[in-house]
Amino acid sequence: MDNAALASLLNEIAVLLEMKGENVYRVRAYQRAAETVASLGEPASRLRERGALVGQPGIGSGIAETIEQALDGRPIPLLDELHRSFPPGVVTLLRVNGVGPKLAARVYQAFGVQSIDELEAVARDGRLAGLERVGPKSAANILRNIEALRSRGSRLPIAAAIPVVEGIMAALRTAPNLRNLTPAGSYRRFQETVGDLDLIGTSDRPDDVMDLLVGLPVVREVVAHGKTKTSVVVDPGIQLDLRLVADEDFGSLLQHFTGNQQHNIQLREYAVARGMKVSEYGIADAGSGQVHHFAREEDVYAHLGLQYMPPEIRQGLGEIEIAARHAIPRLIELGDVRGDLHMHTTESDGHNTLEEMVAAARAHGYDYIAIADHSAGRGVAGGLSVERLRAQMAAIRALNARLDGITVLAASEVDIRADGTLDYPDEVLAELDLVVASIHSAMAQDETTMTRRLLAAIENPHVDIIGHLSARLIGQREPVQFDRGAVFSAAARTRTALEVNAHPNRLDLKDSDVRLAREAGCLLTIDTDAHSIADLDLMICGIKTARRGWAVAGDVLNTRPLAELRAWLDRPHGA
Ligand code: DGT
Ligand code: CA
Ligand code: CA
Ligand code: ZN
Repeated sequence: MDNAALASLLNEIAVLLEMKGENVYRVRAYQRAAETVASLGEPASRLRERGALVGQPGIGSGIAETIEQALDGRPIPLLDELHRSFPPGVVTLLRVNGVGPKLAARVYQAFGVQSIDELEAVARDGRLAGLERVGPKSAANILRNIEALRSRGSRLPIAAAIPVVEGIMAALRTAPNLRNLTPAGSYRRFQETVGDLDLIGTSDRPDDVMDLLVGLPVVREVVAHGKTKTSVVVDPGIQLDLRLVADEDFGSLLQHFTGNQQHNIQLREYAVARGMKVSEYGIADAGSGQVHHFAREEDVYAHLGLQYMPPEIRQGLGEIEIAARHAIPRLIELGDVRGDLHMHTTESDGHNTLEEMVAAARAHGYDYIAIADHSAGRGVAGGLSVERLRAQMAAIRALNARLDGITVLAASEVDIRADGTLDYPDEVLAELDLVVASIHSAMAQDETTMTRRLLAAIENPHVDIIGHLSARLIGQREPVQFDRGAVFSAAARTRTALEVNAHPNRLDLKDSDVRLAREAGCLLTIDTDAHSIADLDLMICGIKTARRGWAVAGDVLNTRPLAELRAWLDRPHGA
């Protein structure tokens, strides 16, 4: 049993203990042990051989014994006993957003529900809504979240794909004879979900590279093992295709396997009309049959007389015609960003202090950041009371006086309540340098109610940015429903910026909304919503999403120098 499987077993025990109503310290102990095991630098079995299991953070003699039983494949009495109270199927209910261990336990005890299908049935027939402390609103939410889980189907959210691809690329790069290793397909285009993963590269010893791939620990199954193409299924259950060619053909291969399919079809039609035939092997002259080979992708497009198109915009949505006119704009790049306007600290639900977040932002070369912790209504996220907010503002201003080269804006991520009012009174909002307003509750409202709610926030003259507008979580929670025309035109008129939340679970605004918002004349921000210093690295995900919506640096507030940002913050809001 590997560390990942062991960690998920310990997590399952923690969940089952919580279902049973065991005390929180015991639950927390198993959760901590799971975190420890997941982050061990070596297999737990090796640690055990050295007698070093006990003493690892969170691992006492009791948990060590459970781990040893699991490593030996012996029965685990604690787990068996827990399964007598809650059969294994009950834990699967937790895959539905909004269902925690307590609720899963109650629906099992009340109705015998042991699967997501059965949960859906009691949500539909009204029994779930009738359960004490649930009610029709939560039941409707849970139903929406079940639907979201279903519609995710077999596609993997990009957030889950990133560590998989990065891990495999790092492992493959140890092959001495591999060059040009690059992701292609939907991953390279940065689509929000991926059907499978495509990697390409060049090598004169492809066998060695393919052998290395099929031997990696993440590989569950080998589908095809060839010299030019190998397909494997990797954890967490997604297919990965690796293709290898000679250096001289790399450009054509990369172009072909980046897609998307619509883009490729349109490109071929464009070429055929000009007497050329494009394939993954090169471009042939229809007349002479002579084939041109391309080591660089740029040269594939140049040979066709087309401007280079960044992978993010290869969607078959008119980009080829614009490239033919050489009118593709310079899209926003990571280096254009001068600051991050949505960051959390330990004051609410962040994992790092104000000082740590500032130091990390400085290391990223930012000129400014905005600290936007949650407002009071977000009780579970440690939202700040007015008193605590004022204390934080004072702390930020004191810190600024000591800081050189970076400016910290005192901000808040204020909740947009169900009725469209904000979680702090206007006179408090007026004290802040910047206000981000976001939806975190009552997401099942109908389109009319939700539109009115968003418009109320947008019309508030203190609101500068609407955070993660649709509130979706990719593959977990459906977006809220709202009238895009009304919301985008109000944001443009009131000069309220719309966030492209860079967190790969959110990517919100999504690509198509970036495009609509820009066309409506809206200003954007691209922010990480960082809850830790590591999260600052997620900015690139927001950049790629904005690029998919054709955003240029001028569309994005946080590319502006500090003085211009300040001037914008003092702007008059439209009538
Ligand atoms: P996915 O995997 O569903 O997230 O989406 P992609 O775009 O990664 O699709 P995939 O993996 O089937 O193929 C990668 C690229 O290869 C695709 O974007 C375009 C190219 N390609 C694959 N099959 C065809 C095809 O039948 N015709 C054309 N023109 N291109 C294809
Ligand atoms: Ca693919
Ligand atoms: Ca593929
Ligand atoms: Zn938020």
